[in-house]
Amino acid sequence: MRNRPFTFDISIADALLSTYDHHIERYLSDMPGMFADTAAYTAQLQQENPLLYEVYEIKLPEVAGELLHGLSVVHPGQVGDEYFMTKGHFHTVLATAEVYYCLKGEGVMVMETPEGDWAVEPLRPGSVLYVPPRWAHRSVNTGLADDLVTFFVYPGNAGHDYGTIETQGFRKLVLNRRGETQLVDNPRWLAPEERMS
Ligand code: PAN
Ligand code: ZN
Repeated sequence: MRNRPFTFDISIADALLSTYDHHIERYLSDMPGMFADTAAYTAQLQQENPLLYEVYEIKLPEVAGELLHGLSVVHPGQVGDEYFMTKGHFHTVLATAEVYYCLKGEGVMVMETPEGDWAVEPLRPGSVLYVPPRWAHRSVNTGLADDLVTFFVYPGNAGHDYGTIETQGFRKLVLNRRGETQLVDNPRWLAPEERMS
């Protein structure tokens, strides 16, 4: 594990880091139940299994005081009307924040708190997004021609909690309706007081 200072480069054009220790690839088949249109998901998966997004990380100790960082690349595409996106998660240690810096492409970050407050912020090259403690976050690529590339930094002890998001998704869906990006209420979403514990 690295415990000395280091430097690396980001190639924005290739959406690559010159150094990384961990490469995560998420394919359509890794995201059952995460897209709202389950019939479109099943039909698409019978035809193809595209790579939806990739994460390149520098491995560091997962402890408070460290800052984990890396590159997230969401490829362009849709499942039904819904743009390709990351799974999205809360940090297991809810009181941990994250910073995203957008390098390429266009998209949005969909966010919400455990209480159901929600926010959607744009991601364009040069945007810095601050995800405060307690806000779950999902990157969505709304540009159908290009990758959405972001650099992220978060505390080493944050951890990832995919639980609630995997079962019911975020409160807002980001859809492409006749070429226009729209935010739509997620019909599967339940307010915290309506959920079974
Ligand atoms: C990022 C995300 C990355 C992939 O490193 O983990 O963009 O998204 P999912 O983890 O939701 O699949 C981050 O937010 N880390 O905390
Ligand atoms: Zn995170």
